[in-house]
Amino acid sequence: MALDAKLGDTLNEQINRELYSAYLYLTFADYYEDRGLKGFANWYMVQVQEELAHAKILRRYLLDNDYQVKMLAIAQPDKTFSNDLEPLEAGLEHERYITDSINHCYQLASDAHDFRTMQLLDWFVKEQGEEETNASDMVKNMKLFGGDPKGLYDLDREYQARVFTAPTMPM
Ligand code: OFO
Repeated sequence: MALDAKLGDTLNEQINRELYSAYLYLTFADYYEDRGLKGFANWYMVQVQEELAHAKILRRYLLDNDYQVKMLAIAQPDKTFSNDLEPLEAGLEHERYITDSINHCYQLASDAHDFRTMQLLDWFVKEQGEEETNASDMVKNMKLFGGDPKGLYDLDREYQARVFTAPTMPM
């Protein structure tokens, strides 16, 4: 079954959103690197790899379904931060936005009775649940412990341990 044109274009735009996510999280990593919080910077550098992986999964899917992928311009993140909590809150807000856009893709796939694409997007729906939980936990942890130098140090150590594990292709 050929991919519905609107669905294809929307998935193509989703590639761009995933690449923008990577770009946004690079700016977060830069902020924390500058602050001397290398664990937080590491956490976001791992997140950059995750976002690139999400973009690559969607690209592969579109190519495999004979859709001509277009690499769209990536917007410049306009984030400037005045404290260590702000990037974390911006991250949570951003992941909620990405969840909405994945849900929109799912709706289009469902409307088109495209069960193959729905199966792909099942993986992304689950992944977004994890993304939001991670982002929300980071906000909570910072609010609970970040005000104390030792608490902040411990959080930084914890985030230093994060390593990237490539997601297995859901298809
Ligand atoms: Fe791709 O999950 Fe975050 O944005």
